[in-house]
Amino acid sequence: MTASSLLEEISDVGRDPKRGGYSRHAFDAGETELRAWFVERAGRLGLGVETDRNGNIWAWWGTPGPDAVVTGSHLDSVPGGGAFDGPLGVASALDAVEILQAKGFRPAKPFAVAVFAEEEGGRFGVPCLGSRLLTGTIDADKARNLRDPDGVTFAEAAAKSGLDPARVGRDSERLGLIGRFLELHVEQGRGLIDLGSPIAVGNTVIAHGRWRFSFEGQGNHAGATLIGDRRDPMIPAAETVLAVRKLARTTADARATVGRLVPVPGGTNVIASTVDLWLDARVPGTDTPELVAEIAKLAEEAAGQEGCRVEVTRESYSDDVIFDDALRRDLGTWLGGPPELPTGAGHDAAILAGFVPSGMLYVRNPTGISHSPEEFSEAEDVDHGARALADALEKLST
Ligand code: HGY
Ligand code: MN
Ligand code: MN
Repeated sequence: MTASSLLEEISDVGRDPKRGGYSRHAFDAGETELRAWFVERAGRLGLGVETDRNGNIWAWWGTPGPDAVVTGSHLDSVPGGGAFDGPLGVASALDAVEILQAKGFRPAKPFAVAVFAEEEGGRFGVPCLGSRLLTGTIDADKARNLRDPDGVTFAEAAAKSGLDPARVGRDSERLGLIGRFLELHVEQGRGLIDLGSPIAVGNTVIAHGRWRFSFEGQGNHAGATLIGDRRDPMIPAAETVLAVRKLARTTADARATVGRLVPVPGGTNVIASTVDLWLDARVPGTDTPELVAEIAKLAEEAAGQEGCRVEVTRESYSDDVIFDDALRRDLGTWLGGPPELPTGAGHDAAILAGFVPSGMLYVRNPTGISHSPEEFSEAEDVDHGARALADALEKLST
């Protein structure tokens, strides 16, 4: 089946009627259904499927072994996300295997399609959780104790899905099998529209991190509490959101976002007792922590003026990544010299890049929008991308 038909096949899985788009998060109903879909589709291609101790799925074409060529991406989404971010790379990998099998190709090296768990961090808050666990770039205890918005820990959710939480963590043996990793992904900006090309080769991923700001004040009655008697955490939270924009504007090429803000208790006629907000900050190079420190300073001043306290906690951070030079150049040669693109979006390939030669292919998204229901890729470009992936994987596996 072509990648576009495979995407069509899952187009109703994990739809979010409230937000629009899709909400498919680690081990929830939608993502679990997609896992079953992937296992079934991989089985039809004769791939040997297994789930590793961290919840990542591996579909082996032939016997697992060292110097393996691995491709794949993720199936989970952001809340109310688009149809392509993640699943496009998985569907294209399945299509690429079918294309190669149909022409009688057999890989001369071990070969696998991988699906990484919780890439978006949409449930447990840490992006690329599955590939971070595989590579040991997150402490296993920290991971086990991550909590979702309902207070369920990753350990509990993993156990419920059949994993042994005591075994999550760096999997050196499995990591040692990977010779090359190549991820195809929908483009999440406008680069390919402006370049007039259906595909691009990835070159860099900018640094990015997530910080939680917890403001604490005094919950109280909205009508019976005079303004002068309030310690309302919503005020410093609001001032911090505005400070994020102001400071990001004055930092070269910075992106900083507050997309999630949770007042407790969240009543219309109630002055909040606490307000949590999450900052997603990304600056090329090493300036992200500095930008965050400036924002935190303003948050503390704003909290003080309202008689509130604020606690800032770093939840994740990844440095700039430059993909493997030789692989990037080979991809360019093999695919007829498509453009190269940097990205501000994080990916599992960027986590693996610290351990194995990794690369990315991007497929044109005519809307330039992502992490939103408007995310899109034309079927023609989707299938062009799958064929390009097949060509690259054939060269890598020869
Ligand atoms: O947030 C990101 O950059 C990616 O989509 N996880
Ligand atoms: Mn994403
Ligand atoms: Mn993604």
